[in-house]
Amino acid sequence: MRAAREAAPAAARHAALELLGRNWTGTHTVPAAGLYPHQWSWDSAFVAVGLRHHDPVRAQTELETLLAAQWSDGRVPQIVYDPTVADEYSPNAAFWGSTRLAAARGRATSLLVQPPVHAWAAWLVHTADPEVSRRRRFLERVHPRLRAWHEYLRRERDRGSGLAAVVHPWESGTDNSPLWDDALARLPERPGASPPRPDLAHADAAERPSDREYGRYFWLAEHYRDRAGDDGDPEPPFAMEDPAFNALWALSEQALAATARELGLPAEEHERRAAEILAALEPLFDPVLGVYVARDALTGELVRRATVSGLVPAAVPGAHHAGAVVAAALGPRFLGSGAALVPSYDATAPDLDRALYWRGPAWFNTTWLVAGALRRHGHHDTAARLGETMVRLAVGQDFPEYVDAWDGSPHGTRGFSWTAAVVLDVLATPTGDRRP
Ligand code: 2M8
Repeated sequence: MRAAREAAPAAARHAALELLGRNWTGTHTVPAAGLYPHQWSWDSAFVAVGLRHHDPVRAQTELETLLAAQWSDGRVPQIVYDPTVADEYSPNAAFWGSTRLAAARGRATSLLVQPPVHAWAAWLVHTADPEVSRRRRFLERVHPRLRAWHEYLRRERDRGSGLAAVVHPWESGTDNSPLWDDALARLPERPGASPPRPDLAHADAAERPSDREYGRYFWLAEHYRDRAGDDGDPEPPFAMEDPAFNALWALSEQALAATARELGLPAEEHERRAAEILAALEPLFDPVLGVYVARDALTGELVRRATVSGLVPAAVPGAHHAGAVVAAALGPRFLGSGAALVPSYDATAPDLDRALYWRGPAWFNTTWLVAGALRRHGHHDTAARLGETMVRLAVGQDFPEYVDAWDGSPHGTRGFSWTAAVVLDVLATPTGDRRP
């Protein structure tokens, strides 16, 4: 019986490592062969967090490869294109044309960014094996780059509120979230033929953003590209403050403080900045929904919709309304709806779609972040149940990109790297303590 119980985690671990091995290129891990054949920014951070338990050097390399593509202005790009991979993803490297831009230092990348989880991931990778980390001077090498990344956000993306704004839904990581609907609706229709959709060869069209949405994504991407990714536009067409993006930034500032202490450098500046970001998030808390919501940085309006993004601040030590957010996570909009994993969107919303991209289904990385918040606030049983459910739904279904939050059926692509990485972390850290 004991052996049988132990065999399951071992088999799960083996399957997750095997998948991450297949998606490893020698320098980085692709999110999924086929649909996402290049390096993605926050995917790599989650991969590193899972991988650190088994191969800390590869976990370090994952982050170092990404940071090697950092621009001279400090931005860490959303996508680093692999020149050996044919044009299987749209927009491709030629669309962005970054190699013509001095700031991109000759690298083929997207001009956009993704949530700043990297300093946090680097710290977690360090703590998994401090000896090997110190021997390789891992933190010494990544620390200046991580600082420059946060500096970029502060300098270029803070429109005066103390929070960083995303200039494209792709930057939030929750591309198709209902939080962006109103701001996207203000954009002009993109003239001409609809953009190429190679993604539809790898995932069901009913589960991906529509052609209309893709038209808007492309219009916005072209607009930013045509300004060479310059953030100085006083009237950008889209600038949204996302609670998860900013909460993860605060968490990463806390991790930079821990990193600075480890390196014998002053840490107060990072502690102060983390506290400032958390304070700046406060006006985004919606007491009726019990979650943080997004704010349109152009109009100042709050988008009063409950999404998983609005639960993520509860994962950050010191978040002001963590208790209320945890209650909301357990309430009827999320887990209290009978969901097995944390839905990406309010279960009571009339426009919930259980299969559509970031409009209802559950992702493993966000469920894992919320599970950490629940555990931090004493809900150990629920957090443990989420962990067990994630392992079962991931391993039994070839590591899906996302699942129906209620019946667990798989959606999107399969063989998805961060799903496997989350499984590794759940299996390795039953206490789930990932504080910086
Ligand atoms: C999804 O986003 C990409 C664009 O970045 C896409 O839809 O094509 C999102 O789930 C995002 O969070 C993720 O990083 C990316 C790669 O896994 O896929």
